[in-house]
Amino acid sequence: MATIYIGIGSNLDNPLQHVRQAIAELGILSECRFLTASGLYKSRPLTSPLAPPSQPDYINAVLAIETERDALNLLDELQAIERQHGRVRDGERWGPRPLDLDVLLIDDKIINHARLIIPHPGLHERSFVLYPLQEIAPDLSIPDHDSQKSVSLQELIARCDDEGLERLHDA
Ligand code: A4P
Ligand code: MG
Repeated sequence: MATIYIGIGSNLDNPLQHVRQAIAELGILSECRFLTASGLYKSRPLTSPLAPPSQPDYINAVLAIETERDALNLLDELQAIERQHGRVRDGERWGPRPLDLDVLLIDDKIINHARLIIPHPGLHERSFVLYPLQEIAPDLSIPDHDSQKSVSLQELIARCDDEGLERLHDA
């Protein structure tokens, strides 16, 4: 049985509603047991040469499930849920989207597959992932692709500016 952490993000078409609904949908995935979900956070969009110059703030959250399902098969289902939320992949990376579901961690596995990189790239320095993870799994350790060693979530947070991240009141 693997513990899988999933990152949820939205910055289009009523993001709060998309994220709340996604948490409900991920909570009842077949052959998966829901463990816990973080609160909802408002975050500023990451800037990158890849990203459009301006886009709305995001709502982010993370969630944990337990499952024996194959990771690629789970990714297929997450992408189907993104499509049901109106997401159209037009090839633009980091563009605004009604729903983005990222597989963040699968136990302490490191995976480098064409369709699935675990831990999710960028996780180590993204406040909108690290702070919600701290809320639900403060003792987590996270493998590093380069060193192949694990680093504690606490250490990553100590190095990470909160970038104006705002935890929203529980709904
Ligand atoms: N893929 C590889 N590994 C994974 C994984 N661990 N989880 C592949 C999910 N997918 C994974 O993703 C492109 C391809 O990545 C998929 O086909 C899948 O096979 P995508 O969702 O189509 O494209 P994307 O999300 O635009 O690109 P990317 O590089 O995944 O971006 P990220 O890392 O998801 O970042 N700012 C704030 N404040 N909050 C956010 O949530 N999100 C992004 C997107 C940028 N800025 C943000 C936020
Ligand atoms: Mg993504």
